[in-house]
Amino acid sequence: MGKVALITGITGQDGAYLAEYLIKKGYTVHGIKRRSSMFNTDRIDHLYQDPHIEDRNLILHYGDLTDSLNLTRIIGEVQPDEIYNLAAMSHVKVSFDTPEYTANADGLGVLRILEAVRLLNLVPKSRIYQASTSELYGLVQEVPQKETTPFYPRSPYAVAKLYGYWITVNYREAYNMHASNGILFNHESPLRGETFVTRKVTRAISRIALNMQKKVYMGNLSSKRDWGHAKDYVRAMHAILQQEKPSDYVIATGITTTIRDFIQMAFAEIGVEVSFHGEGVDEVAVLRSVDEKIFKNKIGEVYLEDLKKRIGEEIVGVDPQYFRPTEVELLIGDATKARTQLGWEPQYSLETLIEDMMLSDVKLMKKESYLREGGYKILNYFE
Ligand code: NAP
Ligand code: G4F
Repeated sequence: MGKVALITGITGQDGAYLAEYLIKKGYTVHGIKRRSSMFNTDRIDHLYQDPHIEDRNLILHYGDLTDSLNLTRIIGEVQPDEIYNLAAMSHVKVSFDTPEYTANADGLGVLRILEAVRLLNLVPKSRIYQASTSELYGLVQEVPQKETTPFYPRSPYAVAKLYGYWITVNYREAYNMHASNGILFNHESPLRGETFVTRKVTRAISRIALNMQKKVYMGNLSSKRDWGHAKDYVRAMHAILQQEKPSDYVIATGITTTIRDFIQMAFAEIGVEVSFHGEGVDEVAVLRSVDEKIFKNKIGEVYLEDLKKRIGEEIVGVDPQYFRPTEVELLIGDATKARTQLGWEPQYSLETLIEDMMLSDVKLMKKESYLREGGYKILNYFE
């Protein structure tokens, strides 16, 4: 019999990659999904199996981290060997708008899962992974950040996650639970939510290249992040739960990059050079040149002339609406413990991450543009 895993947040970026990874390893995966007015299963549709199939390896349950009765029932029914608590209101800026909900889901939600496992007498059976975050370091007290670096959260999201981190440690110590925190630094992918900075950038650049959008407005261009690929990071989650003893691990690449440099690298991926000028809210990026060979290869010849006409124009601007009341300026992780104890190594570099994201978004936007164009033609035909 393979192991049984329960993933909260299975419809999110990490949940989708983790489900795929565990199914390939022979697990039966149960996932908790919130009810929404649409399916919202795009990221896991390729794994979905009809409920009438016997011996399914992916089973979805309706649930919510704010509903303890529901969580307790599902955990009791599933009897998981491993629980990955990935569900959260995960957007830092949005947490300033919804602080109470964020505290409930991201903070108390963790307690609800730990308590359910304890009350159901599953402590000897169920290992728990808590999705902790480099946002805990916030106003960083040490560079680079490692497991022993003091925390200084800078948003309602990070404060809620701080509770989640410590309640996991407390239940481990108080009740001898196999409960571990992965302190993951930013990780991205083609499945990243569209409002996180990397995906916002790769989508916008793809649209600018295909002449679907003129300009993109950003927030703080100077903050620095340690970006890895989500595919590498879900391997670390699994490895953490395979350890004999529970513990907390930083997962990071050890390389940090500004938002500004990320934007330049993503443009360069399709052969476009941009240069930044000005400061603060007046900062802009201007289109400088196009490498025709790379652009034709990555985007297509038909879009080249339109973009070349725009050389000298501003294509990136700053809008203060994207600034945060308190910002995390710098994150860079030291994953020595994970490398030595888990044998974990990232396979993607920032360059290959950007390549993967750009390739996917260009494809996606071409499809969108084609459908729009096709729709327009059909309308004309009927008029
Ligand atoms: P994500 O794409 O935003 O996915 C979050 C998931 O949580 C979604 O499936 C979402 O469901 C679900 N969810 C939100 N609120 C819920 C609730 N009240 N009850 C049940 N499910 C709920 O996030 P991610 O990037 O995959 O991140 C996974 C986890 O790692 C999160 O806890 C995040 O805070 C943490 N983390 C992420 C990073 C990173 O860089 N990605 C770094 C460190 C830590 P819907 O699909 O219905 O919205
Ligand atoms: O992509 P972000 O929104 O991610 P952030 O705030 O670092 O949080 C992500 O990583 C955390 C791990 O450290 C996770 F715990 C969390 O769940 C989430 O996955 O913003 C990154 C940086 C910030 O400094 C932000 O101010 O990019 C800056 N930024 C600049 N312009 C922008 C924008 N961020 C967004 N979302 N949108 C902008 O237009």
